[in-house]
Amino acid sequence: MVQILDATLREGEQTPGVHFDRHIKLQIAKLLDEIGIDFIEAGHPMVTQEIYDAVYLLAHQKLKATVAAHSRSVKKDVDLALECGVQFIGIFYCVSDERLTDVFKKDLSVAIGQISEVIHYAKDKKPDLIIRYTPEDTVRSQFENVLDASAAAVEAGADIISVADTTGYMIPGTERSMYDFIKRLRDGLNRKGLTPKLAVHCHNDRGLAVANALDAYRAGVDIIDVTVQGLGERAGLVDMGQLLSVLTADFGEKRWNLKKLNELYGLVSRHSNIPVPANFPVTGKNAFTHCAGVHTHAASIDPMHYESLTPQLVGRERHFSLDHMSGLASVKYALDLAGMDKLEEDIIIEVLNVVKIIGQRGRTVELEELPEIVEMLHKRPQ
Ligand code: HCA
Ligand code: CU
Repeated sequence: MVQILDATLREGEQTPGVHFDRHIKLQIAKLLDEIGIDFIEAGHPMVTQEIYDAVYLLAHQKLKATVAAHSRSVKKDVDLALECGVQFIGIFYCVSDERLTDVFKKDLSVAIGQISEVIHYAKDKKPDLIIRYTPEDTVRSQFENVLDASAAAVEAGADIISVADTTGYMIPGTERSMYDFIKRLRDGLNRKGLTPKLAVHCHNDRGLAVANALDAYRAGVDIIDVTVQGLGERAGLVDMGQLLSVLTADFGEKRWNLKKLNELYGLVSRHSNIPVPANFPVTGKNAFTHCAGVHTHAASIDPMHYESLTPQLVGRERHFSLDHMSGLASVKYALDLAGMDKLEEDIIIEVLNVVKIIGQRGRTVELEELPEIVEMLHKRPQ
């Protein structure tokens, strides 16, 4: 059974211009909890006093989810996270040769020493703390560096190793496959007698975040990171709505209350000021709307002809849009829904003409408009 970590309040706030007020973070966290998210990454307390206060607030809520704080591999960050009262701390430190040489100016062995020391320190201070270590940019780092740092982290007390595709570099089915990476890391750690949980954190720079997360899932990863709307640095992260829908519909994971997604997406998009694109899978306005005449005709007979995910999965309804693409079947179906199923065929054809004219102006006709369209056609001067 895979577990889900939501990082909307941490990584999501790294979206340029996005900030959630503290009470909005609480509202978001409650909805995440109702959906059945296992871990809520609430923020990095070192960044601002406001984030510290928000992490404190969430850590002191009675949520089913475990609240996590983000932390660099330094004792000061760990102290602040523990002061906030979290049960989970995510410590990141990149161990690629390039980052060690160009940025940190440290040898691998020194870096690993620091990672181990900080993890030991955290575990000593709070023995039941869940500790995740992320070798940031995991998948582009030298594999031996990742393996050595991860092994040392687990020996020091880390419970979870997270594989971060920090730059959205992986491509399923190629030599850059997340499936292979997860297997290889698990094998490497097992050979050293270590069996931490593995997590995955996929960025969406190539639009492949959900695909890579599924690749990790098929390789047996234990935890997958997501955000609402896929918010995050640059092109963001795995979109929660898409991943949870696929896991539910296609992989038999049935634990989440997906009917709450709409409310959550509405809340997050209002407060992030980032609209959900109309054509976004699952949560977008058009995700369950059929348009062209041929489609609406077949879908009104049986929706499976043009749907592989049902709107009921996420508590939504199927729609048929009326615009210049509509045909007679769409209009008849819409008139039925609007309670006007006894109209003459020639009036229905005229309604279709009106719908097409309005559609050519770039607007859809709503069901509520149909009674007055029919009235207008009936009351024309002879
Ligand atoms: C960051 C980078 C990070 C870290 C992930 C993690 C990434 O913003 O600090 O700590 O598990 O993508 O590598 O989000
Ligand atoms: Cu990230």
